[in-house]
Amino acid sequence: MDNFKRTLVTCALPYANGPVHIGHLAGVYVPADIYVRYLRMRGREVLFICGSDEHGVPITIKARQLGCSPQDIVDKYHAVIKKSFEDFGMSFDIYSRTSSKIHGETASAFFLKMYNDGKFIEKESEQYYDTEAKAFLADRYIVGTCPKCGFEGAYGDQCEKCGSTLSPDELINPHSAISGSKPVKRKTKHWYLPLDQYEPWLRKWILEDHKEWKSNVYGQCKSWLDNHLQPRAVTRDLEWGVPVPLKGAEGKVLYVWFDAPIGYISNTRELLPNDWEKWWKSPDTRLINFIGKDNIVFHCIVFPAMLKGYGDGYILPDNVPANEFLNLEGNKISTSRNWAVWLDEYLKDFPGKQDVLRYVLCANAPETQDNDFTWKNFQTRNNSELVAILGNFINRVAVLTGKYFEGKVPCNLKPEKIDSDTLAHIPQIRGEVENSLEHFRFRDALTAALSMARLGNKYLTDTEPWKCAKNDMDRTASILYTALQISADLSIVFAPFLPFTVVKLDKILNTAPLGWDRMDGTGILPAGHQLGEPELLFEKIEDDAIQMQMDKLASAKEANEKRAKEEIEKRPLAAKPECTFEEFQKMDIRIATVIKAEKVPDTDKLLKLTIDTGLDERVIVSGIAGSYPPEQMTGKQICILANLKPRVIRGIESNGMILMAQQPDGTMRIVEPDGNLMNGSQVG
Ligand code: B3M
Ligand code: ZN
Repeated sequence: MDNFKRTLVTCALPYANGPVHIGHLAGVYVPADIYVRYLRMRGREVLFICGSDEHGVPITIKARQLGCSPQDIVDKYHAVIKKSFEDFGMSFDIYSRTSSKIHGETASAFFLKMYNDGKFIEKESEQYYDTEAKAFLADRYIVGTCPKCGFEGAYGDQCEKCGSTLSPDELINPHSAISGSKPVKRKTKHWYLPLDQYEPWLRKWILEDHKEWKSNVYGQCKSWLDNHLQPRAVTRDLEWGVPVPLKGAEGKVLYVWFDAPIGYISNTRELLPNDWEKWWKSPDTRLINFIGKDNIVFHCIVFPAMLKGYGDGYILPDNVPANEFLNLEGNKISTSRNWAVWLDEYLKDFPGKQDVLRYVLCANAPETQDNDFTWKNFQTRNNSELVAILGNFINRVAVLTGKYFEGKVPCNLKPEKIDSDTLAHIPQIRGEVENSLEHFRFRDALTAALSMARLGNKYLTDTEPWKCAKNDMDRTASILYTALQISADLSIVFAPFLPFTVVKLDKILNTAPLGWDRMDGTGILPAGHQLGEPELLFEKIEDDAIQMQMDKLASAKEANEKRAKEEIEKRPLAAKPECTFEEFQKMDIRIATVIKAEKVPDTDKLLKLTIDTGLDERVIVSGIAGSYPPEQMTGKQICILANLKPRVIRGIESNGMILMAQQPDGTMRIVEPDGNLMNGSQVG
């Protein structure tokens, strides 16, 4: 354990613009909750802080889309997210929100002190402005093509496809996410945190003093620092957010990534109005921020620079154990494409199985690289590990004790070496779990915990109490006495991981929650102790339940493909390669009039048109019958490419081509001249 007196653990504040999904749990919340539960069991003084991040452009965009206020959006999703976290046992000491009054005061005061201490650069610059929506376009209000990967849906602050952090000026073909219009540049004043001034200090604090940080975190910080830091705007031209507390700053708010981390402080103040400072301003406090990899720069560089700049004794994160991303069935989890397993929906499909998901997400956690969640693996881990190893061991011990000893812990009448040798493994496994948890290696910790259940199963296989019972009840008593001690150890070691299961296990063993230090390989349940009723800790998950989930994803995929197809159709065909003026001059485009129109026999799409080109009378065959019946074409003026090489179509020689425009729904529309022009006039 570390030498700090207390540990302050925070979790990234989820944006309150949608429900939370398995990626959130795996990346941030399950590891954090395991860690906090473990520290509490070790008797450490811990505070576990989280809350909804309720500002930022994504929320205002969603509000515009739904025609409601941002407050309506955050009120709805703050409640949804808070409930999901409760349902999955996230044992926060407080789960508050950044639209709270106390947060507004805290963030505002934080900004004002830094402003008064001259820690910001005040700068007027040109920003994109939507003249139709009459709004400056910050962050996600401006979209365009990512300069790094070419993704056409990149935002002004980040490209979701390649993860690059961007600025609006870097976007190719920027346009407003509000009106779709091409934005103009307008002057506006903002305040900047001069991160470049903190670079030398950050290099030492991170690269020298925190070499113990996870490689994915340390590596990302190093690359940010090696690319040198730039001043970063901490205010925005937006209506929704914490207003900038300065005269003349009407219509400006704190940048969401300036105010959100201060949410950790305001939540602590809300919880401990008179005692919060010992958690944030004492060197005896260890601050740990659990986040996802896309938040590393804000938690390892921006927020520490803010705390350093603010001064007043604020502590800095001692560790930031960021996880990578969890994918789903081989694809990136995506809210917009509904490619996710939503927590509220999971509980409807798998009621009471929160711990199965906690277990699988911990076992597959993307701790140092992205990892994949598959429903098959979910079923396998439940059936082959939770049911077959942990659940099976507990059930056999409880049932056998009920069968042979009326559900009471038997006396250890005839101990043998195998008993003590087996129990001697308990402290060693406990040490492995402790070491892994204290180094934020949750997968390893879980594997070690499960090895204790494997130990119990091996012990039963080696001692076969069901056979012993035929002729040696004293030996049977000792075997079950030993197995029950292992069962009690399991109720301790799994407590941080599977809180709901351990409540059931404590009921089976008829014990109150046991302290971590009881897991020392000595006896825990005394002879004569009355057990509770045996019950199955887990149940098998059948194929049909998994198939239902796969069907759900298949329909989400189908809907995505349909939407993507519609999107592509809506978008104009890609530009053709450049041509010279001389090449263009080869084309002889003329005005002509349709004299006669008739359907080509045995075809649905072809019309045979006799046209007057001003130069001659000729026939053109065109595939427009689907959009234009013959009677609609007679007398119509059209544009034609007159010098196209003749082609025979369905036995008819076609001399030229009508100029058409293909529409998103696939129909062809004629490009009609503006008014009655002279046949033969050249178009150029
Ligand atoms: N709201 C979560 C995210 O980027 C962001 C975290 C804030 S923690 C201060 O998805
Ligand atoms: Zn990109």
